[in-house]
Amino acid sequence: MEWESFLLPYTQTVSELKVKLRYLRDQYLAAGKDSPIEFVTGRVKTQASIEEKIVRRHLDESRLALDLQDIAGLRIMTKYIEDIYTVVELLRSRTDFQILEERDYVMNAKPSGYRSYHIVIEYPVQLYSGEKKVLAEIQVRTMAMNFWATIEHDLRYKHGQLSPDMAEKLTQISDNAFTLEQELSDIRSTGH
Ligand code: 0O2
Ligand code: 0O2
Repeated sequence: MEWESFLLPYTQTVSELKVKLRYLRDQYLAAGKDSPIEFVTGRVKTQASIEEKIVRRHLDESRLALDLQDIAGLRIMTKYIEDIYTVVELLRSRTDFQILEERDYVMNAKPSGYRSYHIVIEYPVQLYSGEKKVLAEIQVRTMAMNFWATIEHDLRYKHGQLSPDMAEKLTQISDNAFTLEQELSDIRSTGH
């Protein structure tokens, strides 16, 4: 497997989408409006992480571009829960990529407590050899959901596997954070 040339279109995709999505925020701010987008990050999955997933999921290396949807990954962070859905609408209305799949883990949290809205897109990237359509995953989440996912990811990595006790505690913390976020949204919409 020629990893460098395989990953390059994904690196280009992440770079291009980071620029495009960050400008949405700038447009809101220039118009004097509150932006539903707080910040945008992006990453290309590392070779090591892809290889680990190939083994764990018994993937066929020749089908990676089809079976691994998150080699190119973008993350859009919002302040409020409802901003997630504004961002999802913004993404649906774009004409520079096609949405293939949507998974709402915001209203339907994963058993771990993980919350985020996942969108899988097909992005046409321009190469000297012509256009290539690559898959990318956009995760839309509030800053609080991002905070929880980052900590949970760290703990899981550090402990190998979480003890049932720790896992339960983390799910509880996620639920508490969600309640807190709903309260903040209420204050925003009703003023009290
Ligand atoms: P500014 O001036 O800091 O606002 P790059 O692609 O080089 O622009 P890179 O290396 O991808 O950026 O950096 P990263 O870590 O993805 O940063 C994403 C942007 O989000 C940065 O802004 C951060 O300042 C901003 N950001 C704000 N809060 C957070 C946070 O809690 N976590 C992270 N990771 N980033 C945050 P800019 O646009 O680079 O410029
Ligand atoms: P990383 O570090 O982001 O590269 P699968 O990929 O098999 O786990 P599926 O259904 O194919 O699951 O994709 P899904 O669940 O839509 O998205 C998987 C990605 O969502 C993960 O990527 C994480 O980024 C994030 N995620 C999903 N569940 C959790 C969770 O319980 N905790 C945290 N912290 N993140 C989660 P990767 O490749 O696992 O990791």
